[in-house]
Amino acid sequence: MNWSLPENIATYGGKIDALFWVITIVTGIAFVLVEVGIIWFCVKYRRREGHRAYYTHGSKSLEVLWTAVPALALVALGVYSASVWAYIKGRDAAPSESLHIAVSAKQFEWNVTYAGADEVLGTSDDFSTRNQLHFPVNRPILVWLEAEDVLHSFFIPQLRVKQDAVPGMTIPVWFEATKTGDYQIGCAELCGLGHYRMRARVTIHEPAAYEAWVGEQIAARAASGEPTVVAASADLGNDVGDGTGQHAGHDHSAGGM
Ligand SMILES: [Cu+2]
Repeated sequence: MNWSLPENIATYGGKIDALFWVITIVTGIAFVLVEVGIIWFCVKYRRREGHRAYYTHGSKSLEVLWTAVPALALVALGVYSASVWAYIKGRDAAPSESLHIAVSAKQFEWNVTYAGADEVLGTSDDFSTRNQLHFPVNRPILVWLEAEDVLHSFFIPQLRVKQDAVPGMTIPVWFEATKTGDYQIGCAELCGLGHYRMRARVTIHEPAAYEAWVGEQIAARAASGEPTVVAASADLGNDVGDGTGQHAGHDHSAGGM
């Protein structure tokens, strides 16, 4: 069994892992000190023949010390984690060159909508896949996360991404992968009987391979006559939405945290 953290392929994964280890070590030291103190006192002040119990109020200076030290540690951790939070989760934290992808969770699958060749969501060349998330390596990805029914949680451990999907909200989540490969989205929120099988394949491509994959998807849909076809957008012009796109109603430019 592997007890360490999963492989990190996120650009900001080091910041999260460092925070994780600092908190683990600080709370670990406090845990050991407290437990050793309890055991030591249990042994030292146990009931013995010839020893009488007596009343003591304690020590004011010790109480000030063991209140002030944890309070300072907490404030320090709060200040440290706030900067990491602002970088990853803050308003408008996602880099402006991000590739936008819409992800909608429902019992018990992940529907992913891609912006197509124009890279604008809500236009007629958008297309969707079920339980497959494809994106290029070394480029920030901005996922607009929604839930259609109940709470779900979008979890890709190797990308250090875990975000609740909440019905009625569109939540931005950004990340950037440093490595190509196949990974998995798991749902990390108990969402019903099928929760255990709510998984999706994550494929991280080289940029050219991603472009090729998008091309294949658009061509396949054009050939099969599905509603989101490239021919329709070619007629309308890429930047003109016809309002039929699944996510046409959302303002994907505002950082709606
Ligand atoms: Cu779920």
